[in-house]
Amino acid sequence: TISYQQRAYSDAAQKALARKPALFINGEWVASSHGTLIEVEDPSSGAIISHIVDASVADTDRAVAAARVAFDDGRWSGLPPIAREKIMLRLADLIEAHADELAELEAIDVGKPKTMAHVVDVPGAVSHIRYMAGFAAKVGGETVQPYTAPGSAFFSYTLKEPVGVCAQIVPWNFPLLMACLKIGPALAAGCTIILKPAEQTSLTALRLADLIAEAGIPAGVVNVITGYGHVSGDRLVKHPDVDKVAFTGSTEIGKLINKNATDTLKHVTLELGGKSPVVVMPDVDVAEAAPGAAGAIFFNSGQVCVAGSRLYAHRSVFDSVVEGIANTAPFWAPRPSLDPAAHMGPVVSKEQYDRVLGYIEAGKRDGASVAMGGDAPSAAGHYINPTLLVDVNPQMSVVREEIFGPVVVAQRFDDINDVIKEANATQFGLAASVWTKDARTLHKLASSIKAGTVWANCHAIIDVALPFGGYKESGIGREQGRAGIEAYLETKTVVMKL
Ligand code: TXE
Repeated sequence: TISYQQRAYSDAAQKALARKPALFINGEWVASSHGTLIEVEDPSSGAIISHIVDASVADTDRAVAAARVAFDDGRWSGLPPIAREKIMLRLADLIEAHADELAELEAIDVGKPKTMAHVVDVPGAVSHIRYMAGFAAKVGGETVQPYTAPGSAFFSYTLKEPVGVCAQIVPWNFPLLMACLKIGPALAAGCTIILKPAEQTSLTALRLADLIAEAGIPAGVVNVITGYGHVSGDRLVKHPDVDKVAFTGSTEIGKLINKNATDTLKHVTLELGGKSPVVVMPDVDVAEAAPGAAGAIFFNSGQVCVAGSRLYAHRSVFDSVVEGIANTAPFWAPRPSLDPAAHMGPVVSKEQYDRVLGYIEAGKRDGASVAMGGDAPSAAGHYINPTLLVDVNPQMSVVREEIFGPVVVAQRFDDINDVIKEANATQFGLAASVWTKDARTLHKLASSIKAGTVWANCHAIIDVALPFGGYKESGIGREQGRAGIEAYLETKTVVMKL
């Protein structure tokens, strides 16, 4: 039997929860213009554990003004690149030094197991800062020979310059990791930043602000404002002094942001939703593929943009793959985030809980059968049992829409061309995984599936060095790797008559 009782918080976490709600603007902790607060909930217990500021439009304008001045006076972009690199490396070291506290805060804010935050979220956050720090001193332009002019007539070259003031709006599934994924390349490029974490999960971003100051990043270079998307987020997107918006979140809000940024023609990068297929070919080792497919969906309670939420298994292995996934139920059984035995926690909020259970009910109403889970334990937190639905068809909402919870739908196929068609029959194009031992099959699937990332015999291997982003309605632009830093740089062409 599982105890759904959340464990006691450490002293460090209690201290973070007891801090006075404030915004980090121009290197200082400041009060909001209106004093309205947002409750912070621990999804493992449903208890309200702290409060954060609901930033107003006036607060948001203040943060943008600070970032604008800090960019325009060159206090960051004007430093020698190696100095920026050194400060960023110090920040990475500080995050690492606070790993335990940050992992715990992430666990009690998001509901993810602390053990997982320790091996995924915190080291990932460190990597994003450390890897991008190296670009600060390595980005540069090129000399260019004009196409139509003789080489002796003109001398031309390009310069790489920071885009400017960046609004970075992040979601609640990987708060610290996403914050560092966003600020890393922007800082390396020499930009200034207003970071807005999700209203559900702002605790680690606030602690990150302390570390940013401690690392020696000058005041005003990174500003952190907490608040609702439709208030402070919306203001950031429309503010004339913001040059770029980088957003990770739902496709619905991504489309709205893209529209709202049009009037001021901001640079926009969007990392949005997905409904990523997991394709299991007949030649696999089911003992490897079934737990792999289970991990692809149940990791982080399915609250992962690349979650493998549509499973396509060849008819010859379908039953054994379904059985193999169902057998992982005890491993993925949800537990409180501070329980060391937890592999999966609750979902992030009551809203998400209702939404995910609503999809499961809709699936059942539409005729799906439950091969695993399909319900929720009775507990005060937002726990949902890992769920596998079979007897589904492509018209059902559970097959078409992003559920963003621990729910996978499984379908059979006979022919590789059919499964390619099915895999691509979606508005999304974020990721996919293919499971096969045959190299030709693998290459055929990898080249035919329309997605920003295709994994073979693994899923959700995401690394700061690997470009990441979506096809179709899963996004615009790429983050991470060299593409990630390029998204924060302008290219200036200089032409001289000789
Ligand atoms: O996301 P939102 P929500 C998907 C997932 C989930 C659904 C809803 O399917 O069930 O979205 O989650 C800010 N202008 N993903 O509602 O609203 C908001 O404050 C500017 C997939 O939480 O997209 C938060 O900081 N900003 C996804 C951020 O946008 C606005 C991860 C994300 O919130 C805004 C999260 C506005 N008008 C959810 N409205 C992924 N791709 O990983 C909201 N925000």
